[in-house]
Amino acid sequence: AAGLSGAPAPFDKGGVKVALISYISAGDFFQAYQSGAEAQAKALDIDLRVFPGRQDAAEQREQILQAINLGVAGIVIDHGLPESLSDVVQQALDKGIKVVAFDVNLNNPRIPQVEQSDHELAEHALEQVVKDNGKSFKAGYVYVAGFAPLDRRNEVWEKFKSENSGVVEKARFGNVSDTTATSTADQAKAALTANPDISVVFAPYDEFARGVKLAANDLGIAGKLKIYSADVSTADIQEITEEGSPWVATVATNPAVVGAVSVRAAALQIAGVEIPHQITVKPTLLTQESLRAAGVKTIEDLAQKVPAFNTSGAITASWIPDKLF
Ligand code: SR1
Repeated sequence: AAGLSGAPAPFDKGGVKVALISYISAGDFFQAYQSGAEAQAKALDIDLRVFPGRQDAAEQREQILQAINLGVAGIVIDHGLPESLSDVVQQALDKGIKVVAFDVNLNNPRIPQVEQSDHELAEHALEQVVKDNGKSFKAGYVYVAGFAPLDRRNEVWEKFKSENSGVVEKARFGNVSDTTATSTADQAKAALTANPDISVVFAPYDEFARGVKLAANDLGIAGKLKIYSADVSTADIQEITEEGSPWVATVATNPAVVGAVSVRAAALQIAGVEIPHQITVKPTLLTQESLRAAGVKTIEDLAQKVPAFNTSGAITASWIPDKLF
């Protein structure tokens, strides 16, 4: 390890061990988040140990204990079930390890929380729903309780319904697993067949939206359905902009930037710098129309057209390289 010149200890010597412990690794969002974390770690000469997430709470607990035994200086926890993590996370804190949480509410004042401003994200998506469909329609809603970002987006959906009596939720479904899109597609097929009057689906996770789109195509109803989501990837952009796609808008950050911000939050704490408790990366509304009009085909195109998409001023310092992508 060479270290970073001008950086505070221990980054001046390099090779600082940090663990990234995810609950979910499958899917575009989580892969891009990890690659952003890896890019930021490399730029800081951090020895990043990545533990694969397999939607297994017991395994995630075990991985935290393994990271403690490895002697890491910091741990980034990416999603997870709070009830199964709080005691092992406390063990890490007691050993002086700095912990950062992305999208998992560990409810501990010593653990900074990274999030994508999920309330705002859902509000932007629902504003677009109203622009396109008015305030009276039958809806499908994709939701799985227990995931902090989905729970926050759900608060906005519930408020939206309570303020718009013409919006009727006819079906609610969803699945989070290593096959989220295809399992959600099976559920969506049943829901859309049973409720042929559904014209809008709010699916605030890109794997959910992909599943609903699959179902709509299989049922031959893509022309009469509109899907609104969260998240974006190159594959999502292709699915949104293709001819006849029912996926008409998404609200998203660049997940690689969120991964980089999470590692910076760990690094600053390790360097002894105080950081805010709440760290937010703001999302952007991307409509099918605007993506097509701008000729955006990839995440890289998007970053060129929307500079804010490629970097975040959240959590940085003069000694931290943050032009990564
Ligand atoms: C199962 S939770 C999925 C969400 O986590 C991240 O916040 C992404 O935005 C994704 O929508």
